[in-house]
Amino acid sequence: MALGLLVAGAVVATLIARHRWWLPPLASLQGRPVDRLFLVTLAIISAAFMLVQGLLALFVWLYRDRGQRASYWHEHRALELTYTIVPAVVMTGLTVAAAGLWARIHSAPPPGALVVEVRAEQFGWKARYPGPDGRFGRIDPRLFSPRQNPFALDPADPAGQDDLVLDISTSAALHLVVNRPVEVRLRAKDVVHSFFVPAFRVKQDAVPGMVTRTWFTPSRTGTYEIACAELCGPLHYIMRGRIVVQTQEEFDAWLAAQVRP
Ligand SMILES: [Cu+2]
Repeated sequence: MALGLLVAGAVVATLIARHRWWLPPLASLQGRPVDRLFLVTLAIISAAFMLVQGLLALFVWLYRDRGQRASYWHEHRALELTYTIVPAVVMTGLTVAAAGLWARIHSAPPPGALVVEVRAEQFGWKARYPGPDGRFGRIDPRLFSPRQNPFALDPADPAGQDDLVLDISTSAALHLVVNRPVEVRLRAKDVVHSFFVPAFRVKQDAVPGMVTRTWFTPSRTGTYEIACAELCGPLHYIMRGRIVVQTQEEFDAWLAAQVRP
């Protein structure tokens, strides 16, 4: 009882603090089928939950002890087939729908997508743009230095000379273009993190020693929050970043201003 009240209180306090009781407003094209599948799944499991719990309550009341002899019956083929086949068909349908959506989310990004790198570390995010040459410079972890070389770029690689590195947790933001697909290549410096943008319905792990990828298309201009969705240490809860979605002209002007003369 006390635990239930505590949980209910925490839920209500969170809703009041966020001024919102449902999902954040959608801001990506890929988020629409994600939301649809989420709502269909929620509706089905809610109906199943209410049916099962309702029947349980009904039977407890119908067959309560009134001094009668307990009755018993064994096997009911039609009933057993129904409660086996119906859930199996529903679960298969959900699995097929989810697998199709998963395949679409993890497909190759369309040509012409903006490509950015995002690096997670305890407890913040950095972003890298390839610069005017359109190519990312080589990375060598041994060259890492927290202030001088936070992305561990190899200065011997000419492709990296014009790379633009930004701290998107504090001073800057990850700038993206509205209605233009973006491929995010994820790296992690220390432990496993997860790149989570609730407004885009995007979540992808960042794993040390490998590059993971995800792509999506922002559909609304505005400022959005990146949250780390993998418990990564004592300050995990402050691990945030900022995304600014703007028009192509605004983005070009911003990028031109970042590139040092
Ligand atoms: Cu993290």
